Amino acid sequence: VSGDDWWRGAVIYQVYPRSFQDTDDDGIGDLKGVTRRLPHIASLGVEAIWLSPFFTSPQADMGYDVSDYCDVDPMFGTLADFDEMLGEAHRLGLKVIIDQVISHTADRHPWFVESRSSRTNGKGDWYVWADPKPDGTAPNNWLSIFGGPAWEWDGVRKQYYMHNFLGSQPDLNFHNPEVQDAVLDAARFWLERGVDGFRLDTVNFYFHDKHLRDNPPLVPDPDATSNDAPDVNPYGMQDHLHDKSQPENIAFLARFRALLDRYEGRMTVGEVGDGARSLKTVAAYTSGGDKLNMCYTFDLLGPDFTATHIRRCVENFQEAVTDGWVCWAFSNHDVTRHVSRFARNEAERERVARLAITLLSSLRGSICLYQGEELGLPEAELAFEDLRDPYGIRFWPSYKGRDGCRTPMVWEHAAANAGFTAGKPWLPVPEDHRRLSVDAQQTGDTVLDHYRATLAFRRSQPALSDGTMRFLDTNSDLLAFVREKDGERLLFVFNLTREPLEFLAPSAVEPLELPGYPARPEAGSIRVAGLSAFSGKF
Ligand code: TEU
Repeated sequence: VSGDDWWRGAVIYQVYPRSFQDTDDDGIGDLKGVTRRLPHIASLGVEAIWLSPFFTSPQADMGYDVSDYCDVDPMFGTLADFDEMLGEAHRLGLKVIIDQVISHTADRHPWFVESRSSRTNGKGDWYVWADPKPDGTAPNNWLSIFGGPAWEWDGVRKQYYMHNFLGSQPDLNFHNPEVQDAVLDAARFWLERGVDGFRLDTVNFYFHDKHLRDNPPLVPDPDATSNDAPDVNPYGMQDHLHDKSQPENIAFLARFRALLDRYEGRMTVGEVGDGARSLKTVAAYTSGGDKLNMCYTFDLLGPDFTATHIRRCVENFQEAVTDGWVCWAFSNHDVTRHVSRFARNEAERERVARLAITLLSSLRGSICLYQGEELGLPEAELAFEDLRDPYGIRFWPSYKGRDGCRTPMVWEHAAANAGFTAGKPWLPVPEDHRRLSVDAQQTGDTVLDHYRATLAFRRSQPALSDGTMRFLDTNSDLLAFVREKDGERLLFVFNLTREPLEFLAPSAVEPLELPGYPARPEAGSIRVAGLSAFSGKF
């Protein structure tokens, strides 16, 4: 896989700039910090980095509320710092993907300031404004993902505006072609600067039902594999049928792709969370080669780390999406770190961290790693006073929010704040993360070393990045599959349970040097220990 198709099967490393590396002692990471730490990322052997938002923002949702799409927030640096980071990344052979958060803006974005100033201004229709019902209540029953109604009253316009997330994240009205042009202009700005691609935040939230029809109640689908946000909305659960994933989005995504195709080797990965419909939405967005290159779903972001779940996710995906492409991930800045989700106790954490990356890198698709997972970091335990995530603050303690996966990277175990900052970090550096610092894992048989070896193995086997994937029935809790390309067949058997299980090899298996899990050339019944893997060629 090369050239324009570099993203197919690529390994992408997500950087959360606030928590990566601070260089100006304000306790918040910055772009100069990213540049400084690029060699670490390159040393992992990944193809690309995805940078979470660093744009001008009031930071109500940690930068996912943008007030200027074409500038860097002073907290993160300057456009010159961005250019320097991009140049350095390219010099190291890393592609750079940036987040575009265009479904909504910050309420302080000049577009919204103008839009809310009157009903008749030039941007009056740029957001989703609606009159109240005759009794003064919200136009319909739509709920915000972050809790409460999706409508906020505006005393000047005497109308409600819609927000899928925070009240300070008003939704843009994509039915208005001027809005589409404006967000495409922002994307063009970054394409001209040389970015290699975009992660499109909440890509299925761009359009809403023009008739503002009520959402129906949620009927849970037992076969759904998606792990959407925990539904802690005290206003109830509903099926987001009319406030997202509208058919009009397809044409807009084609416009986005047409812009991208004017440049060489650029890509988009869309973030799709659509409950039981997620895979259908992904199919609609990635098929045909004229919309998104790939989509990121929430299927593997939940607590389920079993053979049945992993197989069902991959098979559901393969059934739904014939010519599209997926990007898998176990962790990101929105969910509990996977070591803490999957391990039953502290003693298991390291084995889980190792097995999870081996499994992730043998799946068909591209993969996203989240900063710190290469160290096996567990979720941080924070006190309520430490929280900064409005989502967590709102629902504590039934839901503790997303700060536990956003604590600073740990670089030097003996340094103040583990080398993240010389100031006061915006979230504390957990004491138990220190011993897992990058410097402490640089030599020896560590999780970090296992990540490097595993990613090198993935690169060395063409069948892994884009070969076919087919499951074998095992009559047990083993997860067994074959990856195949150009006549080369690789067998993988994962035991995600805690007990040894027997695998009956279909034919003689030749050794394959899967890092951390040496192959045994055997035929017949093969014993696979709990939380370990077996592989071979056959
Ligand atoms: O997340 C989209 C999303 O659906 C989230 O609500 C997610 O389900 C939630 O964080 C719980 O896990 C994106 C960003 O990744 C997130 O950080 C932003 O807060 C959100 O969009 C709004 O921009």
